[in-house]
Amino acid sequence: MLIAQNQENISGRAQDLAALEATVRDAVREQPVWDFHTHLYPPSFGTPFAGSGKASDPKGLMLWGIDELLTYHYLVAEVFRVVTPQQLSYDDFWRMTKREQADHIWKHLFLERSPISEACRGVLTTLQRLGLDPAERDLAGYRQWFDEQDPDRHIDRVMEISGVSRITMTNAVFDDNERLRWLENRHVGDDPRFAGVLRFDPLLRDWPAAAAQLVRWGYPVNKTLDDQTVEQARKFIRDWIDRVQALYCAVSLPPDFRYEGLEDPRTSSTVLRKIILPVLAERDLPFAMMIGSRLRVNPELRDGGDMVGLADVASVARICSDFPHNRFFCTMLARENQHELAVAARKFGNLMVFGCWWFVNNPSLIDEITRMRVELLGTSFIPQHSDARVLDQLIYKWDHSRDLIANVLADKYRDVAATGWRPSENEIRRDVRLFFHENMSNFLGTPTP
Ligand code: HDL
Ligand code: ZN
Repeated sequence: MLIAQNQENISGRAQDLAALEATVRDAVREQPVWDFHTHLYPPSFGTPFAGSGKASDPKGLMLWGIDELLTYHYLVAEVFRVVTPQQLSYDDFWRMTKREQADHIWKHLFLERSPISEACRGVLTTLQRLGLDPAERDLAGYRQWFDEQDPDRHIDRVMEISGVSRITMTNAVFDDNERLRWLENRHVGDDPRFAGVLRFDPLLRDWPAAAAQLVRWGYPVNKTLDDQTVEQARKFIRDWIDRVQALYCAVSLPPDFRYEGLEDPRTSSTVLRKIILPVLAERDLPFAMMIGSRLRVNPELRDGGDMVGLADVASVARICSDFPHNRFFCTMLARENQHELAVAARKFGNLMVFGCWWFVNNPSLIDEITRMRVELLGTSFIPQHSDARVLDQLIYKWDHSRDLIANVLADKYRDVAATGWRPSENEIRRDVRLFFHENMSNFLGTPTP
């Protein structure tokens, strides 16, 4: 009798745990996500591939379709490992058309070797979720399908499939192609599906060059950070926050970025203290620091030529401590920085950790980092952003990450349930909403749209 009762209890508990896991997976799969960081644009910024015979713009910023997917800079870097520069020079590759580059990558990374890297697999997940069958390996057929699509309607389709409710752009004001589009048409960003972010890396990475640009753009600044320079640079940031209607401002910083305190004489620390953070505090906007990218270690690979390096979390902690009236998003590129960064977030409520960025946006590291963050931060972080550069990448980047985040949460809710505290479906969905939307909107201080 007792054995039968125990067996019944065990099977009952197993069924309940299975039901709990299913609830978690449904909640994660169904929750719309506000994508915190992408390099995506609406059609108003032009597109080099207009499909169905529409006017294309070779320097357009809206990238989408199979040839852009295949020539993603992650895959360019990977294909040069297989067909080395000694076999195909960088110049010969870059002289190819986009389609020829895509053919080259398809041949060497998909057909002649199995597409098992995360960036390769992502192309296949995307095709599959768009209803195109990867088993057919029919690049010509995929191209024909994309040719028949309308870019604007394709955005709606991709957002629907990927469960992305809003796309946050990266509006790089020091990029001439983008800046001129804003100056020519102040409504260029008026697409409700997209939110603006002001990105100004050179202000902190290369002040002298940035200052020279500001002078050319009508902001009379000097290389020395005198009062006039500070005022004019602040005006520049205010003008562009307004033009872009920025939700936050952002920079990527090199691994050797350091901030040693309010007396730190470094130019980057002085620009931060005197120019950037006062404007953001005045406008009540957060500042996103993405730290650890050493740019163009191999310039021949162009966007694919950047490298990762170990950053300094203590500098981030000092910034959060010295500027308590500012709010900071932060992500780091090195796997080795993730634990210390999560611990720093435990010390500062004005620090919101986000995403598994770029070289740690891989299943094994997303799992490791997300598990560690839940254990240290509970529900108080933003687990992921897509960093998509090609519209269709939203599909695979969110598909893969949702599965991985669900794996972690299923384990964590099971561990809690084992204590007798059984989270309800509403509580689980509430938590997932925080992870995918409300941690961002609350930290931004904007009402959930
Ligand atoms: O600086 C950044 O925002 C990075 O995400 C770079 O754009 C990088 O090239 C990238 O696309 N990573 O995914
Ligand atoms: Zn990015």
